[in-house]
Amino acid sequence: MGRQRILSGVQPTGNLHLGNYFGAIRNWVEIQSQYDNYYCVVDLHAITVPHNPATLAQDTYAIAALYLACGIDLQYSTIFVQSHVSAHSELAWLLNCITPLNWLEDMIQFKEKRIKQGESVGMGLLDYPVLMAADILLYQADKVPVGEDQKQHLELTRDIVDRFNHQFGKGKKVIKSPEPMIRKDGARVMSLTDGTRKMSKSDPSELSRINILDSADEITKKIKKCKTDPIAGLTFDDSERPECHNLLTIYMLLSGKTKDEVTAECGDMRWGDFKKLLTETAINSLQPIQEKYAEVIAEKGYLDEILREGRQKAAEIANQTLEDVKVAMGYSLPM
Ligand code: AQP
Repeated sequence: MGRQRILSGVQPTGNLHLGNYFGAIRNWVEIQSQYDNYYCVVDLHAITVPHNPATLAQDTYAIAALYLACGIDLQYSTIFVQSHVSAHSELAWLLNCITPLNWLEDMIQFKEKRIKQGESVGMGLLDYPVLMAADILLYQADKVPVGEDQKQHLELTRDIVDRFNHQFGKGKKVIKSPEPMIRKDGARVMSLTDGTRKMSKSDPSELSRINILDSADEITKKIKKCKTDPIAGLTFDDSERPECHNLLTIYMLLSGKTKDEVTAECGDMRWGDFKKLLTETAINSLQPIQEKYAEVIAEKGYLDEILREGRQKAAEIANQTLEDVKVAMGYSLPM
């Protein structure tokens, strides 16, 4: 039996931050040798909120380069851009037509983001989870490594699979039900300015997140200004101290230490000393990724070649699934 397949992606809506790294990409890197992996830059998702056409292509490149810089290895993984494989949009349309509207209206991400956008909220935002289902199902992915915030969208994907196979499969599973892969540690990295909100690229405050490409000065400034509390001693898992839990978790993830080791090391520290330690650790652990990124992004031809090959490999699988879906739905294929 061949390796199980993995599909995941990140939106080119800004710089990757520690939430994206610990919630998704670091896990991709750790497991990649055991699977057949497809990692895309989901640029069609990036336009579900207002976007800047002048930076979309450049941001897409930057995310692809960061995948490589973080350790995605082409020996095990294929990297491609979502919009380069037109089957994503086409399958999304077909799935749209079998997905009940009320399933989408129930999605937490839609409910939260529509408030921010008011009257100008677009259809694309409502449809985001169907496009995400299409991304995953085109590759007949077995597993999808994501952060906690995507759990509900994956459940919806599984519901769409059941509905599709039931309506059109004639007893066969035309599309495969994927399983979420959500690691406990790092599944939900919180904002530096509010420990009850997730760290996010779309947060208007730069101070809310540490980006993988932040300079030492930026990291120092952000940690200096991050929200803490007036209580003495540092502890994990105190629901009254979300910032304390989040900052200790970030330190644990960056340093590679265990929870017990971090508790023993930092439990009695004052905020000032802990912030110094966290700053140093963040700068040192991001430096190798930043150096590799500078190398990759300087060689545009190399990245172009990787994305071209990725597109070919991805399209081959995606087009086959699309054909199977269309046949199951009763379409005739072009001769
Ligand atoms: N804070 C987070 N903690 C853990 N995992 C996270 N992910 C995102 N934020 C966190 C995971 O990263 C992958 C890519 O998600 P994304 O491109 O949607 O990232 P984002 O930062 O959430 O981007 P945006 O544009 O700012 O979107 P919203 O506004 O939705 O937050 C996914 O696997 C995600 O789970």
